[in-house]
Amino acid sequence: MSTIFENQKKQVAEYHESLLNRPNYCIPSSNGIIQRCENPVITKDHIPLHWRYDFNPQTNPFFLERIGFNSTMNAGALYWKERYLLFIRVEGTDRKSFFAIAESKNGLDNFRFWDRPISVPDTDPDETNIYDIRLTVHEDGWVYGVFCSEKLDPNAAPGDLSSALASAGIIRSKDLIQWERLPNLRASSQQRNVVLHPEFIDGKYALYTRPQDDFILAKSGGGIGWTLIDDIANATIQEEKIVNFRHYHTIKEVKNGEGPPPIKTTKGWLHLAHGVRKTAAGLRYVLYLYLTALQDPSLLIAEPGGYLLAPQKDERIGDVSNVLFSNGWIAKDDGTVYIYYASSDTRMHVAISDIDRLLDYCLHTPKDDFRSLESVKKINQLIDKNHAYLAKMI
Ligand code: M1P
Repeated sequence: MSTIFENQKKQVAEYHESLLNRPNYCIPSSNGIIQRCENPVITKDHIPLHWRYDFNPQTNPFFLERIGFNSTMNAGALYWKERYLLFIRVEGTDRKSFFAIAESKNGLDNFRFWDRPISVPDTDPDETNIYDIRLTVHEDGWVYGVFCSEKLDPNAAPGDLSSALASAGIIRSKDLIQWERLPNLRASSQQRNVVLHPEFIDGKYALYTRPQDDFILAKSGGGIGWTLIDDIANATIQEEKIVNFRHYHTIKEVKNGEGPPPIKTTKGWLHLAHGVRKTAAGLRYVLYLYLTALQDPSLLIAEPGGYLLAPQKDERIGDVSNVLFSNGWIAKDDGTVYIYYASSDTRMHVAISDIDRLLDYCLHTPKDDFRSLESVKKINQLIDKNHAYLAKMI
């Protein structure tokens, strides 16, 4: 066996194992709401070596990487058999995305990929790309995955190889090994960021939607939508209403989208979403929370002004810079919440909080009143309150 092959293999394997074993830890935050963790939880370098290298020295004498990967991002999440699972959007150097599961015992580090990527049943030869899956453990007994299914727009002008159509693909499983594919969601507009609500509403399935004018822009779509579905095996949007509106000069002026399925709490359904605004440097994606009523998950009851998480430090740089995106979180029985988010369409991170803190944040952070002078009024109200309280303490 050649020394070149052996040396290269050893070097690659040692780096890979040390990366996978690297411990992660949370960093205290001054806002008290949420703690980021020191290291990304999954990067493209975590991808198994047997997906990338041919281990036979006869056919790969230089131990070259045969299949390259570009990014690991936008992961759905699930707590399953005492393991934290991430359904990662893996993107190859060929720009094609697919889903692959990585698991960890503590949710913070040592994520290891399962032996193979998920084989999503192929139902349409024109479907070109699949991405951004949301996992819902539904009360009907199935685990659903709803994801974006993308193809070239058949009505694109000759030579236009960019115009695409987005719709929602649906798969379901009971063991996370065998996946059944259901027909894509039928809708009158393009759809991305579609999420299945975990409970029946009036005996029907309920979906959070994101109506779009075209492949990129939401424009007249209005915001995060809501629709009831009679038959999930033949899902069709009949009526759609907006649950969470966009607004001028806010973090979600250009578009927004539901993140993971909402978490049921004693005070309402807790939602994580992304909001997008335009800047001179391009679009900026941040994460925000909102709360809807327990009896009617389509009824907004609280929404703090501003964002919960925005790109910072290394998170700001990547394939599509200045982006945070989340479609997976895990709430444990003790109330701890693991928020998995991708930065700049490149890598996965985790941030930790708990239900009580997130509810307190939702219910007691001032809302956005849409004008600078209203923001100043709220600061002055807090100053007055603190002056009065501190004066009493003396
Ligand atoms: O590049 C940022 C994000 O852009 C799209 O987000 P949205 O669905 O809100 O339009 C998606 O392509 C998403 O995957 C990506 O992270």
